[in-house]
Amino acid sequence: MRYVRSKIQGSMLGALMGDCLAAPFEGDAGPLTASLYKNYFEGLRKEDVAKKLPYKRYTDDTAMAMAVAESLVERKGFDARDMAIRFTDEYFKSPRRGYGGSVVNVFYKLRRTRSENPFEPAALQFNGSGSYGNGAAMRAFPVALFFSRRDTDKDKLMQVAIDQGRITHANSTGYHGALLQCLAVSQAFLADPGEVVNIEEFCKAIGDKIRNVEAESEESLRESGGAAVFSAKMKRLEALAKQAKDRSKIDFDIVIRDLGNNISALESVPTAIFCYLMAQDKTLECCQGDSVIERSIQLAIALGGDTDTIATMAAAIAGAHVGVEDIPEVLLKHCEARDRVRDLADRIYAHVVGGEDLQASDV
Ligand code: F2R
Ligand code: MG
Ligand code: MG
Repeated sequence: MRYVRSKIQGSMLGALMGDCLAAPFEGDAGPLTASLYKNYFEGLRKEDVAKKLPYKRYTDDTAMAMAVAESLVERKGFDARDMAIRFTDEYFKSPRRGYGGSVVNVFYKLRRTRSENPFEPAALQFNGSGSYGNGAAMRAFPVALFFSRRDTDKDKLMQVAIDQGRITHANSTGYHGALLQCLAVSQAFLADPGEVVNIEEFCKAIGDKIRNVEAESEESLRESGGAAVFSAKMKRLEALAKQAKDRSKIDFDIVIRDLGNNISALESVPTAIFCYLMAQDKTLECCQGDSVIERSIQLAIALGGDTDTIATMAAAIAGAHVGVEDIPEVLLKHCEARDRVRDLADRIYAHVVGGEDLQASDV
């Protein structure tokens, strides 16, 4: 497959950029006025980074995504206990990263029990119903990159997307959100970087897969009263994206109303997919610049609410499509931990190509 290294780096560094650059807007009521975030991006382009240390800090989204990536490459696959230990280590090393209100209880229990039963603390959250927050989805993209090459990877990708989610999010909405995010990254990975993906085809490909999973999941049917909640959102997403494309205009109020912009997985993962799909349309006046990754981040900011998380998920998908060449270096320079993330991307790439020479394989 071509562009593998570029796509892995684009997704990892795009996600980092989404988190760092959109975090200052997290919690702002959307929609935001376009001039506000356009001025912000213009300012970032002008600032002399060397004089502006510390950088734009990454938040829990990146902290946990790095733990997922490191665990996968170190263990050469999914190891729930190892990943749980890395989540807790990352948290206790640097707790002030804006973590979710309840997930911290899981980290304390995991630390106390040395993660002997890595899924147990999450299963006890919210009186046994588990968290439906988007924390499992925001960090999930390295799974899609790690299992991106071999045919035999497809089933593993789906299972690991869910299982890494269940370490902190036992509600089916939480871990199915992680699966949907991985399916979107995986689908974008298949696209030619020079081409615009077709909205209908993209939505159908991932919509069909999530529909099958929801229909077969007893837990999901019980928790949602029989409704296939993500499948329904995918249909609405597709309709809104087609409408926006036809009119060359996004109605942000309707997107917030119908797709959502908050910390629940159901009200943020489809929104991130929408931002990615819309960012490809360079005629939209609500964002600026030629970078699809940057535009997807601008759209996530424009919606307000959970901006860092929607931006990190949208940019992870966009990066898997268009690759690292799309990332404006002048913006990436602002982001904390970019060298660590770039190194992790290359370690995932080394796994994906199975030890082949990095340069020779990067065609
Ligand atoms: N926490 C934040 N942002 C808030 C403030 C950050 C501030 N800017 C700062 O700097 O401090 N952002 C991060 O949290 C989201 C991911 O959260 P996660 O990991 O899913 O956490 P949690 O605690 O599991 O769920 C979040 C909240 O959702 C509600 N909730 C979840 N399941 C529920 C259930 N079954 N019943 C009732 N409520 C449920 C609770 O209020 C949880 O606290 C990302 O945005 C990340 O950036
Ligand atoms: Mg965050
Ligand atoms: Mg957030």
